Amino acid sequence: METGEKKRIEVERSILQSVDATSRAIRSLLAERGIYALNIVSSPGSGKTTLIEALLARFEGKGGVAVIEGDIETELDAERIRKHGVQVRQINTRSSCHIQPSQLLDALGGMDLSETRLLIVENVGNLVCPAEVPLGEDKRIVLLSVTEGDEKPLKYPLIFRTSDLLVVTKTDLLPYVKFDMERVRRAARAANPGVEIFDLSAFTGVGMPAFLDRIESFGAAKWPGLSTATGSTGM
Ligand SMILES: Nc1nc2c(ncn2[C@@H]2O[C@H](COP(=O)(O)OP(=O)(O)OP(=O)(O)O)[C@@H](O)[C@H]2O)c(=O)[nH]1
Ligand SMILES: [Mg+2]
Repeated sequence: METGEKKRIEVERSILQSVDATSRAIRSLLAERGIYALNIVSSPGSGKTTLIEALLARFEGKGGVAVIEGDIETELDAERIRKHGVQVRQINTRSSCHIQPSQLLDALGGMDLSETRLLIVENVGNLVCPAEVPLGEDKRIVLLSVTEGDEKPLKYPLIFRTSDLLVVTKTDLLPYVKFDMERVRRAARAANPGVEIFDLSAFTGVGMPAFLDRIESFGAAKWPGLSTATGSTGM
């Protein structure tokens, strides 16, 4: 092997090791504080921020939720979230197509997490890069909107393989597009047999309660204060 090639591989390996180490540091920090973390990934515009807004509406008035927004540029998503009265930080990744663990660790360092029980991270809109970079999350949730095409789990298997939940969004648009839900379910389960699949519309609310209930049940042991007494009462 050429010396240059060897050096490049060594540099890449040490970068990967430092990414892993930082992800582990985030995971321990969250575990120490009893914070449950979600990493929400998808193509641009699949409905990540809209879904987070529905989650915030479910937990409104109960405190304990903090949000990290990742975008290449702008504070636009953080401004949307801020209106819900929760703690939010915007990470602008500039040249990076995903949130770097070091960027997340820095953002968490600038937040008051003493009351936080649920941390929601919206990753940069991209169906490739975020798949490769764990952020110390408890659950990764991938969104696929019905306008993107039902072949996406076949074309981009890694992000479906590494996600715990698949949420098919914008189902109100199903009458206007060609989208075979069964094909998506089959392909997603082929990539990841354990994946939990939800389909919903944030606009009509159809399917939303089942998803919100599931999220609430994940962290119930860690954040009983957030749990709604009534369970599936809508968004
Ligand atoms: N028809 C329909 N449109 C939706 C739904 N959810 C979100 N949208 C629309 O989809 C567009 C993108 O929604 P966002 O929530 O901003 O998507 P995002 O994934 O956060 O986008 P990026 O952060 O840019 O990657 C907006 O115009 C939303 O109003 C839905 O359930 N049905
Ligand atoms: Mg967004």
